Amino acid sequence: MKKIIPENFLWGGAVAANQCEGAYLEGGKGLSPVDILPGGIPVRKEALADVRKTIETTYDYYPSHVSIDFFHRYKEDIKLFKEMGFKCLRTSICWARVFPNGDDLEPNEEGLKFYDSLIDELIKNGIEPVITINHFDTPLELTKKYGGWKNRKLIEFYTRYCEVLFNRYKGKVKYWMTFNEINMILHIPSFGGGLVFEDGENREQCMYQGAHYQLVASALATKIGHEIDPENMIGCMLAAGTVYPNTCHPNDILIAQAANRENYFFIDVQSKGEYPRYSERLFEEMGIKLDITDEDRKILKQNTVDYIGFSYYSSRLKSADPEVMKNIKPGNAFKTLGNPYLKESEWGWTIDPVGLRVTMNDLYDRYGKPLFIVENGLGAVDKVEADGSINDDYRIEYLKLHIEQMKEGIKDGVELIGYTPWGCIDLVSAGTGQMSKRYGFIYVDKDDNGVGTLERSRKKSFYWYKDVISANGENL
Ligand code: P53
Repeated sequence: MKKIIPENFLWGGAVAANQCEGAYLEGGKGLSPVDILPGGIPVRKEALADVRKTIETTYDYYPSHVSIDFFHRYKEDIKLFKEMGFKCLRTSICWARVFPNGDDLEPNEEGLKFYDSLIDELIKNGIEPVITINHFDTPLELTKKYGGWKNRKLIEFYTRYCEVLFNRYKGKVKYWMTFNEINMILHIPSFGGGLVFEDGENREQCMYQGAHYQLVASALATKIGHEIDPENMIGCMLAAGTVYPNTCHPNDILIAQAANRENYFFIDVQSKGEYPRYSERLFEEMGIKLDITDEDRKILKQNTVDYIGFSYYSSRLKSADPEVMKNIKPGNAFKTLGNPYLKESEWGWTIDPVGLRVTMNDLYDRYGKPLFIVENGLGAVDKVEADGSINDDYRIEYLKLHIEQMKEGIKDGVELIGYTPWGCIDLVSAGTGQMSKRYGFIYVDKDDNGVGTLERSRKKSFYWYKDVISANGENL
């Protein structure tokens, strides 16, 4: 029988500096947005919503300061990734380790040394590094001094940072992503764009202006990356998940289409190199006037991405009926109705494996470029048994169903580079700051108050995923 998944498929896992490294002031690092955030619901959400206030506030506990201490324990962790048979690891570089203030003229050598060792350690273990250049990690100083990405100056600071990375890791890192979940700037603007709003400012204007500067910065990074090493594969990254209409009422179809466009907008620019025609009407209706130059347009046109990276946790559901929309679910960054045909996670996230296949086909139909599933997974509470074992059958079930649908997507004709489930080792949740919202194959002993030995142990899913990789996805 013909094998479905190609031999060179990049099986692995994904983490991000801001959620795993800790060591928040070590080696000359400056502050990242995450370093001033508390843990817990709803405090975290409030802190994310009003960063100016958060900067002035002192909290009892900051989950990112130690996090899972990946900064000191990466060698031990990489050994475990290797044991599972990882072909790649997706992680990010913390911008403020390399440029502590963001606008420094010279990089911080000590910060770079850490990434030299991390990347070398991965390569030594036969694990391909997949690097996100900015994962919710625009240096906090750039928010304080410039208001974040609504300022054009950030393009220059970001490209300076990119140039350092592309030169330094030439021949070592091939797969890059310029911005994690670039559409997140519309949903959590403080995280996605380091944005602060002045009173009375048009928020949509700020967010889309910030998005525009990020899109230009991303295209310039792609240009620089290709010039430094033509072998580089530079991708974008979308928080994906197709939006379904609540009913077959044409108005529901239309509103779901508009919601999908709100996400695709970013990738339309990054992959096709120009603003989609529908954006003109959108901007006009929102009273948005973009600062966009002919030079910007040229840069966007000439430097499109090599592949489309995306995260997929769930599909979404929207209605045109305001009455129905009153039932919108709280909690998630992406507002959605509950889908009566689907179950939810303990955190209320819809579980929709078939939606992964739908999303893959939508993205491939639209862009025709290789896709890379760089996040997927189930955030769940794990129980450590008296003998130390962790029987996370629910996680195995979630991943199994999604990998099955991923294979269907490949059979449908989608070119897929790899699959890196999120939080392959437990880490701090971006949305809630909790440790108890666990995604990992590897358990980390630490609770929501920061108490724990930080010791690592293998969950049942660890052995399961190891077998999945060794059979190249043939047996799930
Ligand atoms: P947490 C919301 C919705 C979809 C993706 O999220 C999201 C978020 C942010 O909460 O972000 C991605 O940790 C992101 C990761 C994040 C992961 O999803 O809130 O790229 O940084 O940890 C899961 O459960």
